[in-house]
Amino acid sequence: MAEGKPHTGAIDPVLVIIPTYNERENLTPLLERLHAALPQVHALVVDDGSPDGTGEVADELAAADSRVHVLHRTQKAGLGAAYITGFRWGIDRGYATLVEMDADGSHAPEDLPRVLAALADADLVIGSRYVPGGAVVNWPRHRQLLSRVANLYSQLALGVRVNDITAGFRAYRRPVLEKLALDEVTSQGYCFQIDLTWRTVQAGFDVLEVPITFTERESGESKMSGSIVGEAALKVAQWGLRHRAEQLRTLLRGLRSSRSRVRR
Ligand SMILES: Nc1nc2c(ncn2[C@@H]2O[C@H](COP(=O)(O)OP(=O)(O)OP(=O)(O)O)[C@@H](O)[C@H]2O)c(=O)[nH]1
Ligand SMILES: [Mg+2]
Repeated sequence: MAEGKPHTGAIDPVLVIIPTYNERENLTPLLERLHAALPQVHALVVDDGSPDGTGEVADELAAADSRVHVLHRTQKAGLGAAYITGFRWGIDRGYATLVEMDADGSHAPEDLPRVLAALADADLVIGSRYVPGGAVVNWPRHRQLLSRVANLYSQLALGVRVNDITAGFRAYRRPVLEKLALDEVTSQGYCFQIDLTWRTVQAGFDVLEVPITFTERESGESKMSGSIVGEAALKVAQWGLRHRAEQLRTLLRGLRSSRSRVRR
């Protein structure tokens, strides 16, 4: 959006997209908390054929509550692909706001009303651990360090002033996702969050961070891996280099056109 332009357009209806892989124990309490905090929102569970039966739990929840929807994919194909499938589903059905939220309880549904309210002043609102008022609870020191380093690295490489660019608790106004070339997004792990933030900023949309409290999962297993970290490190370096090269080209063009003419 152009600077200073109001962010018009309805925020409702809201779709909260929840990707799941082996989150059987976490899903039911999470949806209960979500609908206690925000009774009107719809939830879309995108399950990748979880061997622990999360997909069946989601089907039961959907059968009992018209606000709950489920998409089943046949195999574990990554967080990014699950979200893109969810975004397309939500865009096709006319949701005005599309929210990303983990199933493991790390993102508190009780924080969501504040995240959504901030959409009055932005196109993308990030629930941020690293702005004043934000917090991280029970995360092991090595995970905190990894997250901090990933954010610092991304900020430096891309020159983007977003404090929690890897955060996975966020709300997009639909026009943002309609404008971004989702077909071209191949990032899978938390690199997906950096990728989409970068595309959102590059497209000229306004990003706002609001503080949230992130709590380490109590049950189930993390899907974080070395390859996820490697993917992010490599891709962010590539985007950063490309961006700096473009900046340099623009600077050189400007210098050439501002050069005075010389008559011999
Ligand atoms: N559908 C789908 N969901 C996934 C996949 N990988 C992770 N998820 C879900 O994405 C959310 C975040 O995954 P986590 O394992 O919590 O990963 P993380 O939050 O980056 O790592 P931790 O902080 O260690 O928990 C959870 O709801 C997972 O169940 C996947 O390949 N497919
Ligand atoms: Mg998690």
